[in-house]
Order: sequence, then structure tokens, then C-alpha cells
Amino acid sequence: MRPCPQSYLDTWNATGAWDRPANLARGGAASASSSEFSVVTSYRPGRAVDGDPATRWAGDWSDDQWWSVDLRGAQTVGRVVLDWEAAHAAAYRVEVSDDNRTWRTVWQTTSGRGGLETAAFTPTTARYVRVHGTERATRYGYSLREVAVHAR
Ligand SMILES: [Ca+2]
Repeated sequence: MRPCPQSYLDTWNATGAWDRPANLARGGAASASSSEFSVVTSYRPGRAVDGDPATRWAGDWSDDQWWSVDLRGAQTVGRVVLDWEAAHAAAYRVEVSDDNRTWRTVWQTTSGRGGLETAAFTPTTARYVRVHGTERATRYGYSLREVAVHAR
């Protein structure tokens, strides 16, 4: 049985990872390089910022895929928390942008373990945050249950 959204949020709150400070990504307009097709559910990008662990974004089954969110204005960004589904990235970058065109890499790893991962970096000002996968850990596509963006 999956936890209900409220208990899920309580768990994140208890660890301090979810809302200290505010999650700037919550409800923001999300985009992705692709979304896996399903006749029974939706894996659209917005599923990773709806606060519900039972929903997720999933991309096509190839290494070079990305997911991004619009923070609705310039924000200070210093920490991104990722809740990966089993289909996670082995290597990925966290990138930020002011204009959704030119991207700066602020954090990267080649040893992604999945589960709950935190990318913490020197706070910077940006409007868009992108999770850019470069190597999959499984044969499936990347899949994120939730992404949270914080100032620090
Ligand atoms: Ca979700």
C-alpha cells in the first residue's frame, strides 16, 4: 500500500527536506524532453510537482532526457531534492537558466543511487531548473515522483 499524500508530505517535513525553506517548484509549469505513453495513466512532467508520491513523470527509454520546471520568476536556488522512482539516473546534471535557453550546470553526479537524492550547491539566481539525465541506471527511462527546489 502506498502512503497517502499527506503522510508523505509529513515525512518530508519531518526530515526538513521538503519545506524548509519553501518548495519553489510546487505547482510550477513543468516540461520534459519526452513523456512515456501509457493508456492507463499519465506520466506528464507536471506529475513530478503535484506533491503526490503516487504520480510520477517518466521519460522515453533513452539516456539523454531532461525534465524542467519554471519557478515563475527569478528565485534564489541552492538545493534540489529528487524523489526517484526505481527507474533512476546513474549520471545526471542539475542545471539552471534565466531564459529557458541557456543553461548552467550547478551540480552533477556519475554515481546516482536513486531513492531520495539531494543536490546542494552554491545558491544562485535562476528562473528555470532542469534535471538532465545522461546515463540510465536501468533499461527503462528516467522517472521522478517529485522534485523540490529550495533556496538553500
Ligand atoms: Ca508526483
